[in-house]
Amino acid sequence: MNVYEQILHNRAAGRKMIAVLLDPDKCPAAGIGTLCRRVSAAAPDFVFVGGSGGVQAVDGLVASLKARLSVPVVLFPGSAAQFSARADALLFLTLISGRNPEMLIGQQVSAALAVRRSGIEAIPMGYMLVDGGRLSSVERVSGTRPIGRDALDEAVATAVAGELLGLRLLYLEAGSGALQSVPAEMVRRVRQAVSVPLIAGGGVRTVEQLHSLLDAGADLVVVGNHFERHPEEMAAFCREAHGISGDDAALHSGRRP
Ligand code: 1GP
Repeated sequence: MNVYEQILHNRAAGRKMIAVLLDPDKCPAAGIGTLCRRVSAAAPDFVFVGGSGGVQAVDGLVASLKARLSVPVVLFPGSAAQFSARADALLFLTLISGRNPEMLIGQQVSAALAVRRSGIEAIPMGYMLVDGGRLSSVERVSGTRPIGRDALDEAVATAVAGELLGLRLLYLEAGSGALQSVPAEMVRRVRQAVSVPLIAGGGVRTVEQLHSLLDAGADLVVVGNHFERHPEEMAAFCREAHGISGDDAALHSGRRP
């Protein structure tokens, strides 16, 4: 099963998912063994790799992870330069909440031929930046405005447009280190409007936030910063995510997962 098939399979089985996000700039080679032992013990569904580092840092980290982990390693790139053919899959994302052509299609054109040549599984993903309570690095680097926390109709319309365009995943992003994670009500409304798998991330620091996002209809939640500060909590978060029944979540959201 490839990564997208695993996501669909888990979703069909009512199994919620969690991904650990690793920033190549914050993963020194000396600590990689300890990090991988912790990840293996916690057993998240995926490890996402992405950040502001260059291609060399990404490729080196992916190689180290692939040598030590059985969990799939998925690229979540900040730019076309962040590519490694050694990863299991690439989130081929387009920033559909923004109006910057470079982030909508420019970076994708730059990366396209290398991605195709590598043969890596590329999953087309609509990336939606949502106000997380402070200026995020995505907002700064992309030069785009986030969707307001109360702008539920805009979020729904953006998600539906992404699905109509053929994107196969949607990611609601509050920004790395956000003060507030994506509002659960926004996740719920988007979940009701689209059928593609839904990812939420940014600013998740507690199991209650994790639970709330999954319960609202997210299929997968991504946690990065919190595990850098509290790696010992990785296992508890993974247990929490995997303990949530998709059917229970569907009852709350009024829609089957
Ligand atoms: C950022 O959504 C991810 O792209 C994760 O954010 O680092 O705040 O968990 P955090």
